[in-house]
Amino acid sequence: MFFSAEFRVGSHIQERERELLNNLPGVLDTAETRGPLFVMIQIHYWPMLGRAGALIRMCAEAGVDYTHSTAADPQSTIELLAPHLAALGGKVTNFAPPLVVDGNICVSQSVAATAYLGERFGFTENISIMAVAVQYCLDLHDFFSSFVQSDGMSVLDPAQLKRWIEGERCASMLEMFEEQIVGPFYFGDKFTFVDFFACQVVTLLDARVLGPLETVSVALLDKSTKLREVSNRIAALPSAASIKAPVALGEYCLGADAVEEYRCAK
Ligand SMILES: N[C@@H](CCC(=O)N[C@@H](CS)C(=O)NCC(=O)O)C(=O)O
Repeated sequence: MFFSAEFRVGSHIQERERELLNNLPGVLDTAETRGPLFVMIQIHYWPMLGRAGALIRMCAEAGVDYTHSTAADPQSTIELLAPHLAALGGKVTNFAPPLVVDGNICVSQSVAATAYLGERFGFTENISIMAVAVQYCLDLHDFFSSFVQSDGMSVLDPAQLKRWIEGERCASMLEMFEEQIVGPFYFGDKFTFVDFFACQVVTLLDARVLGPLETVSVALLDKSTKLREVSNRIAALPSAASIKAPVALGEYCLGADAVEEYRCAK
């Protein structure tokens, strides 16, 4: 169910920017697009927040013009993204979406891209060691990845999912997140890019897995008070009101049959 030509936020789109937007592949080769006078971030991703949630929320909070380029149907979206991503056939140095394009700089891998925009926009207050902030994002990324198949898209089959959710490793990761978070945000009273990444992971899991599993009494994040608070606070930022993309498309969320299989799985 693809539905939109392009999500765009920012009220100061100039003529030149419009021209570049109409010619996306050309933007990659245009060094003049980078610089403080021309802050226009492109986010290449499917028509949802998904793994691009932190990137989109940070652009909104920073108040910069950005485009979330996607097309009206799956095939056209693939054609739009393909020149920029090796997984879709492009002869480039970035593999899979999400991809951030900032002038002539291209960063993929959601953690790297989140750290890039976090530094670019200054969402780094109270972070004293950058490697630790990146580690926290990678821990969250590993946690999320444990719920999905190796293509990064489909949720595990119900029996595997149940083993993971009820296993010790999942519980100990959740306990560790509570240790990592100073409160109310990861590094104290100011939010950083790590908090945006945490919000991405929690909202995505809620939409795709945990929401549907509530009907069979799975309440995985019940004891994750600090993680939940981080996510809720970031999702409730006034800047988030401008975001139009859904967290996840319905086809990527557990359906009723999968929930029933989960309930019956040993
Ligand atoms: N580790 C990567 C995973 C990227 C990923 O799996 N992207 C998915 C979308 S959520 C995709 O489109 N994959 C297509 C593919 O790998 O062929 C990241 O965090 O960015």
